[in-house]
Amino acid sequence: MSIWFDPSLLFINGKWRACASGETLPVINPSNGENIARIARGGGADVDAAVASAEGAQAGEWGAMTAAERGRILLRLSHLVLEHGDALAEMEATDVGKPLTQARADVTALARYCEFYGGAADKLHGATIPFNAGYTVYTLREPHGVTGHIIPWNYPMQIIGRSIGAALATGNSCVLKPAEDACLTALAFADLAHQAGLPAGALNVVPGLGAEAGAALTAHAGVRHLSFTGSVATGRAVQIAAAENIVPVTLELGGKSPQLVFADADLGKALPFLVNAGIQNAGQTCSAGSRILVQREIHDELAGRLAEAVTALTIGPAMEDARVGPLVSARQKSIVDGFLAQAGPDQVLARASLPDGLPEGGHYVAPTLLGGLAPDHPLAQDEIFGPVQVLIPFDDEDDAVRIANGTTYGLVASVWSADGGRQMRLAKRLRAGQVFLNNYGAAGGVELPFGGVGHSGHGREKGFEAMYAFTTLKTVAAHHG
Ligand code: TXE
Repeated sequence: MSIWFDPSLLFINGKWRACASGETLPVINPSNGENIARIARGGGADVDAAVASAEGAQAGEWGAMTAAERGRILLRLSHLVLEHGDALAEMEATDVGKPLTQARADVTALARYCEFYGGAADKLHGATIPFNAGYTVYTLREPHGVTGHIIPWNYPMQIIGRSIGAALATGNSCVLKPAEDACLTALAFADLAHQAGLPAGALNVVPGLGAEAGAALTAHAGVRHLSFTGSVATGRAVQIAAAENIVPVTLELGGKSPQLVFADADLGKALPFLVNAGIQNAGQTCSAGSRILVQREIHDELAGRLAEAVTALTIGPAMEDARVGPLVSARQKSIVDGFLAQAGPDQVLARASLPDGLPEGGHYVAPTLLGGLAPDHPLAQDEIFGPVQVLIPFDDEDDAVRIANGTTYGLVASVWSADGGRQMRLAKRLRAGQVFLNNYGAAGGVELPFGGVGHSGHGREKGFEAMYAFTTLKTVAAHHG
């Protein structure tokens, strides 16, 4: 793996520097448990410096740039991301434990976000509003100012793309706190952004622990918008902190997303999607399709076909590019193992086997299909965040909707059916931010607004919607007689 910068440093005001405490945290390769580098343990003083630098950027060159100039920088950044694609993919695979193919897909997504938001930067505009005689009224879309971004470890590059991409396109200056378990590509991205011509202070990166750097960022009075992706518990803490400073917050908090399979579905087409939605990134995906709801008359047939597919999955170190890699950390593995311990032997419908010779220090969990659980069982309700799916039968559309909507979450849902009327009915009735009809995930679609309802969070990222979220609307009313 080639890291062309010093990962133990912070990126503030266009420069690398050590954190105030001088302390560092280990970077562990989850495929084998080896310590491969150190990252800075940023804290309150570093967040203060990063916010001050971001405020400086607003008052300086960055704040004065036209939208077209901001867009050009993002387009250059998109090219640089692709040029460094091999290094970024290896970094992400080694840091997160995700199979190389997935890490490469994440590189492509990051480049695509920069391209999308680079192209969109100068296409966001306000409106003129017909009003009383003697007035001209129009609206301006303005950046919030300094935006705080707290991201998780599961898809660092993709989440940086959707969050930082939209925030920069609209003229904000960003302070990014990556997850302590996966910081490398965030630091690489800052370096590439600088190479692309991003003025100093427009993007600052402060690695560190959630309770330290993360909490300091959410509490900082200079931060005018917060976006957070992670757990419900931390999301709640972020929203409370945002309330103290009365700032808007976007929360994306994961889910327990259902895939509904009706008896008239094309199972051959559905099967790879049904499985992949559960095991992609070893199930550590906010939009994982972790509940498969199946119409009772085809339950046994689908259970058999899923079992065959799950037991055939290959598992291995990220750089060997098996279908399923390790979980990100020993902590995440113990969370997932804890869930699996709640399943009785007759509730395990299928389990892949871990191959001999896996590195001992790796955090591997065999993909597992569970069944025979009531829809309100914790294994069918809670986000497991590992390669574990639950198969649940339903009788008819009403039953399917009741079970699908019967969790606290509502991020995404899919419907597999040949009946067009049913597809339309269910698209309306399912409680989710995205509904997929006869597909899952729409290939990631950076253009497609994304976010949840209920405990999955609120606010929308991706696509043009994010541009609205990262701006505030000013109404100008001129009275000229
Ligand atoms: O999440 P946290 P964790 C879910 C998933 C997983 C569980 C725990 O179910 O099993 O969360 O993962 C920062 N103030 N998701 O513990 O704590 C932290 O440093 C400010 C779903 O890793 O939410 C990291 O950068 N920030 C999810 C980020 O929050 C704080 C992706 C996420 O960490 C903080 C990840 C604080 N007090 C986990 N405490 C998804 N939606 O995809 C922590 N952080």
